[in-house]
Amino acid sequence: MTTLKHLLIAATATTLALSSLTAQARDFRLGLITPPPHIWTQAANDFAQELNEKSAGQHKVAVFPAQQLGNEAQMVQQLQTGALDMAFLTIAEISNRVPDFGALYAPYLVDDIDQAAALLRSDTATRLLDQLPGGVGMVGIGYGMAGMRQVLSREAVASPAALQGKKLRITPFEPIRDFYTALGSAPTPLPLPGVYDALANGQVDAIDMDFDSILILKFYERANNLLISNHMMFPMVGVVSGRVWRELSADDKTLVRTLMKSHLDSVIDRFQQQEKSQEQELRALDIQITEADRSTFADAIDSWEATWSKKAGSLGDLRQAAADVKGS
Ligand code: 3HB
Repeated sequence: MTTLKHLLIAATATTLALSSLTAQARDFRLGLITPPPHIWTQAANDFAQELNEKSAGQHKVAVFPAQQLGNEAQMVQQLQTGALDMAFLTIAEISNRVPDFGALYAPYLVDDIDQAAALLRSDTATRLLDQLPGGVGMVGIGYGMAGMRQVLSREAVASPAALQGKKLRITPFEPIRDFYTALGSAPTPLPLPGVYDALANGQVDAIDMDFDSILILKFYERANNLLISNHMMFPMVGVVSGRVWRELSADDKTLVRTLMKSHLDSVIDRFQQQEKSQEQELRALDIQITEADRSTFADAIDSWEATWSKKAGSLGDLRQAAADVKGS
């Protein structure tokens, strides 16, 4: 073969390699509702950076925090059409559409953050993700989470009974609405970005929230009574649009799945690590603390169970998995 032929073959091979690289290169968009300082947003940025590095610069992920692309209901629609590629979502909107996910919000399903982490890492919880492609047209890569739920209020609350008749901010989803309705309060659905102003202008008397957001979003500046109840865990799920997923090569699927999963896992780790110290940090502030446990919510829990044991067939299995976690 002549040198010229060699050169031609080499050049063609290079062009082919380059064009296959460019054909696969993607500019992904990832949406989430949390503001920049939140651990979920940090994890999304870290995932974006690592995907770019590990794909040798081919893939880019633009992260849109703080509801820039719309609330979760709007993002779910965009994921369904493929207008949005990826998202880190609370289970809230998903549980509105696939009720089995509502079981993850059973009051006192777990007692603390370590049990929440272990339950979300269980096979039972992982199997729930298999419902996402059929149920909402998304691929569920894995769970993250935020801290356990507490109640922060403008006026002192001696026990959960004192929340009766109070306007109480909730994340917009049905299981939590049913819980506070059963308790006799007036649940007011408000996405996270609107909470500070709603507390400041008196639109709500109290909020359902985790230690982390109370601290980083400074909600304690507007309400300084904290009911430490640990009444629910708060899972998050990392998803890819089913339409977008189908277009990815097998290698890209593996890369996206592996990297996103590892960053979701580290979100769980970080919330586990900081929960106790954040509680101490809040206790050290000038706020009044009351504690409540399962027994103080007993009637509301019974009523919740009556509704959700019918709605979410997964509840029994999840309770069993939670019992396994508690026993281990
Ligand atoms: C919420 O209270 O709605 C919320 C809290 C988080 C993260 C996302 C949503 O820590």
